[in-house]
Amino acid sequence: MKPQSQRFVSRITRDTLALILAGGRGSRLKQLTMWRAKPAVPFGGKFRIIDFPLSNCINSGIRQVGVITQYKAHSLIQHVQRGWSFLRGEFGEFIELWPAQQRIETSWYKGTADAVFQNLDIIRDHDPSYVLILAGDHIYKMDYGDMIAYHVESGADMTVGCLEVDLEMARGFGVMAVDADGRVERFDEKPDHPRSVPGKTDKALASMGIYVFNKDFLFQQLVADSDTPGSSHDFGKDIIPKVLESSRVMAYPFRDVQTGTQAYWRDVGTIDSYWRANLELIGVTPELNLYDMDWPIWTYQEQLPPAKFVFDDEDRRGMAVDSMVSGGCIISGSLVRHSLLFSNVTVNSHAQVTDSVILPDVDIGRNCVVHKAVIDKGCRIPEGMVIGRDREQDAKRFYVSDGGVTVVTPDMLGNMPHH
Ligand code: ADQ
Ligand code: ADP
Repeated sequence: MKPQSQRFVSRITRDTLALILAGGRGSRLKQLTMWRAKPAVPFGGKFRIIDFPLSNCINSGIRQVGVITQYKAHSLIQHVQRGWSFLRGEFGEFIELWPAQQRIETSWYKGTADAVFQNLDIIRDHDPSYVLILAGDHIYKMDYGDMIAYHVESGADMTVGCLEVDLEMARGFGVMAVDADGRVERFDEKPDHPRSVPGKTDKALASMGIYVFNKDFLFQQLVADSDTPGSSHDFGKDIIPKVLESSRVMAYPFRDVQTGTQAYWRDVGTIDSYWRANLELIGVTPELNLYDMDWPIWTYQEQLPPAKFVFDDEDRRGMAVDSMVSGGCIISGSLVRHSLLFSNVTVNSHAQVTDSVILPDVDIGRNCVVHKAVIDKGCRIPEGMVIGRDREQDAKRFYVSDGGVTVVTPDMLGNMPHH
């Protein structure tokens, strides 16, 4: 990149306010989102999902960030307050929580567009040239500077981040058709019959649900939408299809900067995709490299002692193979194989943990078997319990996904909630 263009990108990222939408209900993660918002769901051993868009902002040089929260926000708010309050107000930098507070309307945020509309006066006060709207529930590493530069250079009113997805998955996304210049010609939110990309019958061009707006254009559209009867006040359903004809909406293809090919991006929307995306990280060269210090993922972390692997009182070895084990874990006389252990997990004597994702603060009792499972934060698995070997038995007590992953939460074990 030329020196001038670098200066140009840093100027526009400094003039950008990012809003992370973190208030949706998100119910497909079942019991994992019973008590917490999806952006607060733990991911990758020591992170929560929202750490990815937040880290992308910081790494892209965007230092004005509002996190819009609503449902079940307690652990999300706690995490953002504890881990993300390091920016300096005196430089005009901040990461702030913007909860629904009925400042303009007497209702909660009705849809994604309404969530931004209800904060228009705060945005006006900051007076950015560009507003970057992000979802709080996707896992990816992305330099937003490149997308905003594309937006500015192409003279767009609005730019939608997009990528190609398999056609059979496309019904869950906003699906677009673009002209030769990348201008969006059609946008169908979650269509029953998604259109394919020309020349690729098995792919569709999907919206990532992330948008760059020129500030004034955003204001006009949101004010108009707020008065539109019948609108669900959603960017994908209402705003984008409506503005296509009269304005310039561009599609920005998200690609890997180094290879130019499609980049890693996951909407870990279901238990099966959540389980798979976590276990993928254990592989030798996973698509999502968490060890890449060029694009670090920041998070709140407790000060914890190193993971410990010990012989138990009967001289059985405690070990983990083909696994990732976080700080504060103790594996004593037990075997962990092809699993991801978050912080502070104890696996007691003679237990076996395989193909599983174990969230923080879990205790797995002596002689337990845990296979192909997601164990939620704070579970105490009693001695001898067998999980993941008999689907029918599991379904009586726990949740079993379509793909056969058993989910266990403290509620299901009768454990007390922790505050
Ligand atoms: P969905 O992911 O289905 O589709 P939605 O459920 O509206 O869209 O969630 C988008 C983001 O906004 C999430 O991070 C959610 O937490 C948040 N959110 C939802 N309602 C909110 C509210 N009332 N207040 C605050 N935050 C809220 C969208 C687009 C599609 C696109 C996919 C990509 O509409 O076009 O393809 O994202 O995943
Ligand atoms: P996280 O696991 O994301 O850190 P917490 O365990 O702190 O989240 O749970 C989020 C919120 O939900 C907390 O306020 C917690 O007390 C509450 N909570 C969790 N489980 C229950 C439950 N079974 N009954 C009532 N409240 C609960």
